[in-house]
Amino acid sequence: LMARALIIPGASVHWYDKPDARNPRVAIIMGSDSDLPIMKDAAEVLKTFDVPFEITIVSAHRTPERMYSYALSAKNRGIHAIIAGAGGAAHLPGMVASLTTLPVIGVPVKTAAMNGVDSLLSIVQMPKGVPVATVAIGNAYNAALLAIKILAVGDSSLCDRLSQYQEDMEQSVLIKAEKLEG
Ligand code: RP5
Repeated sequence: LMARALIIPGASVHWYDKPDARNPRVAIIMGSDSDLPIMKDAAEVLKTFDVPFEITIVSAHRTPERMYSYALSAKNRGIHAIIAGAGGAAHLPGMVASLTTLPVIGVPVKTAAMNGVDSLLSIVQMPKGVPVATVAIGNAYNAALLAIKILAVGDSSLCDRLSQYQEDMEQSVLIKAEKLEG
């Protein structure tokens, strides 16, 4: 079990409610427990690649002081990349990016009102000097892969696993193409 911390009262959690003895290398944060159905995809990918992570709620608007202390302490706690998901007026990824030198990957969460376009624009339209790597609406899966790619720059065994992943993906498409061609 990979997760080290989970503070989501009332959320339906299973494997990631157990602490991991190892130090987390990636942080997954989200503005609300309502983001968990999207953000758990990132947790699953990190788990598959055996990357220790922590996952919790940090809200830019409802818990601004927690966001501040979380972002300021993340690097010293050994985190290498932060995946931040939020919906609507999705200020969490950008605000966290403004407070840390760590790379921040933003996940726009789909909303009822605007299908997540509001989230996407809130996250992607950062001012010059404060980058957030933004993935597609709801694509927490890719956010985790990107975090793994960042870690893999300095981790050859993780790099090997990524190469294998990419080869497997290629093979699965080629097999489908062969079947289609008859
Ligand atoms: C944002 O507001 C959260 O990231 C969430 O996507 C959205 C709605 O939050 P809830 O009202 O469902 O808690 O802060």
